[in-house]
Amino acid sequence: MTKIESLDAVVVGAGFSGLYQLFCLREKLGLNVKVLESGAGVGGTWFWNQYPGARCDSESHSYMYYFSKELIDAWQWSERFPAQPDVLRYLNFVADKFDLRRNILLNTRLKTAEFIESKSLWHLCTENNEEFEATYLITAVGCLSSANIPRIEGLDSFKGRYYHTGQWPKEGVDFTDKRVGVIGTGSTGIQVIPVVASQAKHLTVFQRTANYSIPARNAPLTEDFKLYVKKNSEQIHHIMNSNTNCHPFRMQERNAIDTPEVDREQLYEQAWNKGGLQFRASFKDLLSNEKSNATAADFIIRKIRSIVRDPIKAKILTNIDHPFAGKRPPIDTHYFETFNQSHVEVVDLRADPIKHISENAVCTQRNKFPLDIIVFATGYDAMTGSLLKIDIRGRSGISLKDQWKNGPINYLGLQVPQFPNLFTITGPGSPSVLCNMPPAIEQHVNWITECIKQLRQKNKKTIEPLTDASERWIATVNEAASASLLGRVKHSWYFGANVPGKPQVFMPYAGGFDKYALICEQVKVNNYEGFFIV
Ligand code: NA7
Repeated sequence: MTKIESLDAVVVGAGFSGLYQLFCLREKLGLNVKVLESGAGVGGTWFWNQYPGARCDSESHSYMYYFSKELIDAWQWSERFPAQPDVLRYLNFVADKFDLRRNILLNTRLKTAEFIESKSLWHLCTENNEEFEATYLITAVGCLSSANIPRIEGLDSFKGRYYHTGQWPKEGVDFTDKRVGVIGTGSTGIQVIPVVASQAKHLTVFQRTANYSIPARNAPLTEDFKLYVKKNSEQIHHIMNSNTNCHPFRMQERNAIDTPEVDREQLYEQAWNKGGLQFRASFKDLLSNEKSNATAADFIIRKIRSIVRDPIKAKILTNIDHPFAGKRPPIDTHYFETFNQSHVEVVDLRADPIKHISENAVCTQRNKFPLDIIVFATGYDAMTGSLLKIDIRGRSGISLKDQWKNGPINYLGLQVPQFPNLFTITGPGSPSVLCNMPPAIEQHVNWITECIKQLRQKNKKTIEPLTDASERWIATVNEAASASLLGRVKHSWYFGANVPGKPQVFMPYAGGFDKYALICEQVKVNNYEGFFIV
């Protein structure tokens, strides 16, 4: 008979969320915890996404934990936007500094989780057939970790190599003298394309939806800036926690629509030259007013036209069908400039869709593109994909898959009705992907830790949300989406539109992180209003 290990809590995933949750449960509450991690190392998304050009879109001084001043002082970023190896190094540094590895099981994928009502415990089984029983099950599986490789007819017959950016081989890929195709022009495609172009013999970019992108203007950090961060960490932390998206800069108070055209143009120009996601914060009405948004869209489209010399390529790249930042806005390093290289072509899949893949080519309806390597930069089954890969069963054996068949019903993005003591860090229904993730993660982990602390102090066995509170919360999530232009771009992964068969509902909470954090705090102060505790 297999031995079942008894634990207070199991955390699934050892990325940003899982590492901090482990630290809190072990060091603050003294719980017996294990983290189950499917990868061979810690780091979560930064462990898997080792594709060339992978880089964080958040500014480095905001892409870190703020819970420990000692940690802030001990770590030093080198660039404005950290490259993937640096973020991975940081997370390994954190794991070592707080001696976290002794509670982490690597190469361990959770297969099933079943709530045993008679014991009020979660029974867990891994793919290696290890079994655990735990009072609390906390998922830290990441919002963008379940790779989406489109089911294109004939892919299996392809004799070359193909890779998804989110499952990149650790030994790397040599593009020298190769004909490479990149499918996808989201944030990842926009990062990988310039790097592949610099190595490959020929690069074909398959674009389904043309995209805006702002130059990142990445650069080494100056000594002055490094000092500024160390000295002002409290203030930076406060700014991140008190704005809509946890970035270390504030949204400007002005509206684009009320700003005279000449001034507006100048402000966009400054923001373009400064680079990064700050461009979006130039005016506060860009995501609420279509006309305002159109001024930003028009500015960026003119910039793209001024960069891309070939008028046919420029036309394809600027044929954008959604408002600026209506889909996740990428930032780049020489993305549009890459199309000025003669060995780089762009295929407009809207005009000429992919029909199938043959032994040696991607075949569109009208053309055939011979390739040695295909890179799928086709994104993720976002927010729910990684959770639903685990067979999670709550009260009366109900599966999470069934519970969420029409969309991810939950309360505050933190808990699901009928699934007691299951907590979902940055789950659907929370601001998560609309934020700079680490501060959003810290807020969730702090809330969960405090909740568990109170349950234990009061000798309570379980917490789960009431169905009506969860339904009201989903209505709030939908209202927030409708109040923003984000809710009108139906073909985004925020709606699950990139995965065939997925329920089409807007998943993240778009009402702003600051507002969301206040709601969570209020729920706690009101004795966990909307939750059922026994
Ligand atoms: P995204 O943002 O989902 O982008 C995926 C891209 O792949 C996007 O251009 C898609 O076009 C394209 N795509 C997806 N499926 C297909 C098929 N079947 N055929 C052609 N093109 C396809 O993922 P990323 O990895 O770029 O970014 C994810 C997040 O990671 C990002 O927001 C950051 O937070 C980090 P579409 O737009 O759907 O028409």
